[in-house]
Amino acid sequence: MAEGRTANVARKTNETSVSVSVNLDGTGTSKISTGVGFFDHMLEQLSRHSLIDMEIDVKGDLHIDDHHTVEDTGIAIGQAISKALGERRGIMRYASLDLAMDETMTKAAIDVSGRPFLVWNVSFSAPKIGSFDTELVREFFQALAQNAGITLHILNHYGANNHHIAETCFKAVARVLRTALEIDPRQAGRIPSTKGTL
Ligand SMILES: [Mn+2]
Repeated sequence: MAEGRTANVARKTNETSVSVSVNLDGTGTSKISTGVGFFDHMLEQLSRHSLIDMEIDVKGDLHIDDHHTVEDTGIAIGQAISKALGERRGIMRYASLDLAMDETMTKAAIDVSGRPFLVWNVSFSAPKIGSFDTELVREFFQALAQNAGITLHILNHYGANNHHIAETCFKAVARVLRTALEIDPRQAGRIPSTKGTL
């Protein structure tokens, strides 16, 4: 089962051309090129700490701004995760974690439920991190949650540095993905729901 949890997604619109491949049972190696330096840095964290191998190549309309590139990458990663999960048999399904980084503390909680929902309780004290719009962090997780079919809650308890606040969101989500997508040895091939479907 483990070696089968891989997927590729190619998505092309007038705004972006995105190609994503994932291996849920990887080692956290990635090859990422979105044209947006800060976003690449965040996606490398997402791969490294989820242990999901990711190859991501995006050509977006960056002459407008980073919005379409970030959102469409989130859509494609979400679709790839959902596709790789298939019927979601045997997964741990739930996880939550408080992740510290220097002065910042951020919680992520996940239910790999098949029901897309994002609760976003994070605010930034500046509109930009370098040239990156801080509001795009939410856009990314909204696209990811919708397309992966996950319920995702992200709560920043406190923090001063906006780079740290963004980075803890990605790292915390990475760690809950790692736990929740893992195969639960006690329920092997069963779907973890009394409904029998996720
Ligand atoms: Mn950093």
